Amino acid sequence: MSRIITIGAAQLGPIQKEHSRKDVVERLIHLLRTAATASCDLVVFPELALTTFFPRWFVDDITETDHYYETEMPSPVTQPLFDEAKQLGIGFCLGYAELTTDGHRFNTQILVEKDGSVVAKYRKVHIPGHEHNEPNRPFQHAERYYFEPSMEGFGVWKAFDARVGMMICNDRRWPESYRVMGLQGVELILCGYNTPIHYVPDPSQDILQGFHNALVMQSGAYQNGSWVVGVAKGGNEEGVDSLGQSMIVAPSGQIVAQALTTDDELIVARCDMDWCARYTGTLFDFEKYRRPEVYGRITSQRGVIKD
Ligand code: CDT
Repeated sequence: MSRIITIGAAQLGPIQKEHSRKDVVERLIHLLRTAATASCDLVVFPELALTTFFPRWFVDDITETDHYYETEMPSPVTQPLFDEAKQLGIGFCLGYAELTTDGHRFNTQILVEKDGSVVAKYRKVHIPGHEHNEPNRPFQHAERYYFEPSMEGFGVWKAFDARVGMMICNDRRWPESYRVMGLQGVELILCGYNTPIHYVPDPSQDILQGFHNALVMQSGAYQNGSWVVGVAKGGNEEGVDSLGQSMIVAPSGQIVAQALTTDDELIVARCDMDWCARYTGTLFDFEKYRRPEVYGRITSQRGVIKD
């Protein structure tokens, strides 16, 4: 048996401050059309795919950045993306900054089916960086100022004849993200990211960014018997270099496609959802082998406690 989803990981190059939403949506539509020629069923775009990565700047009045957030989805400016995808019969996953009607700000990703219906919305759980201005940094990573963490956690939805979950950027570094979805039978995890190469708190990690990116997604895929699609917004954005290396990882943990540039680039793989059972039905048969009775600390404790 096989359940093939042809998936396109639509990496984006930088989006500069002066680039309009309209320009960006045109780039997304171009990638969608390229995906159509490769017979894709689903195209995955990065985290905050409609704007520059604005948490790199701090402002005293957060409302000055309201224009970076979406208050509706689709909106008049993003509607052409939805229309094109529906016409091409391709589903998509899109990351954006969300401002709710009651004033909450989330780092959000939605999943849209081939018929244009929004099947799921995920809001980022692990918010990295800092909440206050740190003027001595070469650039800010003030996500904790601009976004509140989701209390909804990691869902898994039936879509594309598969069990699909989502996570966003820093979530991919935490094994709990994958496992919570693994325990819901996830077969396909979609993850957009913006990862600056320079990690200000410990620059010795800069050279390892690509290694760590692959390490976490390959292990998350393997340990949960799931496909993982990680999609970057890479390149030099407003003077800050970000990692590309978008990839599609099989349930074996093997990388089956990887981006070569840090620009707009589509990579494609035919992903068989039935491969997941080779792992979840054998070595990672959770029902048979997991020991939740000795894992209590995982949910009862946040930081390290040393006796
Ligand atoms: N967007 C995002 O979550 N980026 C973080 C950067 C490191 S924390 C400053 C990441 O985990 O890739």
